Amino acid sequence: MSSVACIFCRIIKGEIPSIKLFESEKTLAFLDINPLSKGHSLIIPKYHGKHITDIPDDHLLEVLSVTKRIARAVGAENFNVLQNNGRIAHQMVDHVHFHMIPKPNEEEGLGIGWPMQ
Ligand code: IU
Repeated sequence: MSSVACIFCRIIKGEIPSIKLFESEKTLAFLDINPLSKGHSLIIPKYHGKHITDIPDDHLLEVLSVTKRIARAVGAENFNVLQNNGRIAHQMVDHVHFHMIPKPNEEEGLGIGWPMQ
């Protein structure tokens, strides 16, 4: 199930370029176009759904497993995993995505501060 109008479905199809970190039948991980810190990644089910409650468990479980692997792969020791549902909860793209946001230490440079300072 995909949506022609959905920007992340278009990234999945390769119609919009992205820097891919991982791809399988069910899951895609790529770098966020507007990173909050170095390595800020998005991990998404290929199944199109707006909210986490729309996604079948098998797709969701793989997304979580890939999120873990992406955190390891980018060498993030301190990081936030964030997933927004709905405008009031700051969801801007209506295709479920997990943010994996490394939180650099002070020697590596400051994180930008969101979601937690
Ligand atoms: P949100 O959880 O829906 O607020 O986050 C959407 C994220 O998608 C945000 O961090 C954007 O920078 C990111 N993004 C992207 O990586 N590529 C795109 O083409 C678009 C948004 I549109």
